[in-house]
Amino acid sequence: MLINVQTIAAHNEARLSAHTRRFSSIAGELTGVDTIIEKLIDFQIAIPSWALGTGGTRFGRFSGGGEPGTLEEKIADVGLLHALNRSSGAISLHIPWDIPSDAKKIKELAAAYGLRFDAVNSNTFQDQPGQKLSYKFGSLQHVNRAVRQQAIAHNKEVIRHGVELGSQSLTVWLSDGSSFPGQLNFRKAFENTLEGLREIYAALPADWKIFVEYKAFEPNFYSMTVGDWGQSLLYANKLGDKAYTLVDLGHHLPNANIQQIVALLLNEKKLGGFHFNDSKYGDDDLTVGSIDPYQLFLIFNELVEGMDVRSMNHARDLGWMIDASHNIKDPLEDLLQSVEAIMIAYAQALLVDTRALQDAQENNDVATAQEILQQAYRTDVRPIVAEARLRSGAALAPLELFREQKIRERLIQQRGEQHKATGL
Ligand SMILES: [Mn+2]
Repeated sequence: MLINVQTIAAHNEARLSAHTRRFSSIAGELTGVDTIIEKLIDFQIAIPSWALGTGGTRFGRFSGGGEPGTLEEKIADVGLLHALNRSSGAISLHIPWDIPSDAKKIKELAAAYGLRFDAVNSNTFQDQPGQKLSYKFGSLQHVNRAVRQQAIAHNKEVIRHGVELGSQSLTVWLSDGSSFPGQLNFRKAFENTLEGLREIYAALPADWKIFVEYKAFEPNFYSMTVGDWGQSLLYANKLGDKAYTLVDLGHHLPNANIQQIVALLLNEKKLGGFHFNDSKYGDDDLTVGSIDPYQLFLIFNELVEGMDVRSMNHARDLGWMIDASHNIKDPLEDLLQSVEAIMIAYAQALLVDTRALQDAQENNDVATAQEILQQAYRTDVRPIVAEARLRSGAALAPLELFREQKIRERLIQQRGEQHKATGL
């Protein structure tokens, strides 16, 4: 492990008096800060195994050095993040990019870092070496039953891997759709997909959930067979109680009101999981909170309010994961920034005076409603988030510690300059 308890303690010691000054100031102005801090400590965000290396676009990829090349190294990287912030206590695997050769050993390794396995993700959007039939024209929607059966068998295999690792959910994102008018019969594509999802659903263990992730466009550009939350919700409703919609923040058309989507899905008891990222145009997969932190806050506001109305546990009743691609930043630094942005938005949402907001809404007091939300959003909660880290044994300033300890340089020394992450 490149970071140990002593290093973190020394880092915190050096920053303690400045931190305490800032924290006391904000804590003195607010009520219930300790409750907020407890919720922040509980809240864990899963890191996907594919986000630990440099991503790319179809034009090119500019790899950094010291990327994890094996599943063991990916787990070590998430362990490092978790040691730094104590908020990244789970890893989400992508099959077949990360098939554990010895599930028991991998589970033990993850546990040694304090990590559990979050949702497992299937992949029928690309052909694997040696694969019999191609997914060029889709997987579960395919006109050829044999292709559909191959995709169903793959999802069942992913569930089996997940069971061995102690995971309890399967995320299905389909690239299925069409790129030209007339290419696809929409109804048949929907029915084939539903039939396939039903077979996969039937293979779920009793305590498992299936998340149906939607995306508006790309790689198909005329239609997507699970293109929006309406389509996803249709599948989820038809499948049954273990099926939920998964919201990936980058998978909407520009200007979509994601906070409203979230509120309604929660109300229907059909919101299952979240993929965090940020975007300017489409599925840009940028650092969470880097473009529109206010939208992130508004989404969290709906999440907190909606979960509280249903007495849900914020940390455990929904699946929280980052799904981003780091093309020009160090992936680990990007992930530290993303987790920080999520914790800040969550803390701000916890500050919203829900009762006053309800009063304002009941009285059509639009100006007050806006004031209440922006009062919470404009509160600098960073010392509260840092205090939560301090109390859970993490670093007061994770990104600074990452740089002070020259972690990337040491990973390059260990793994080599040219070491590239698999799977991207
Ligand atoms: Mn996603």
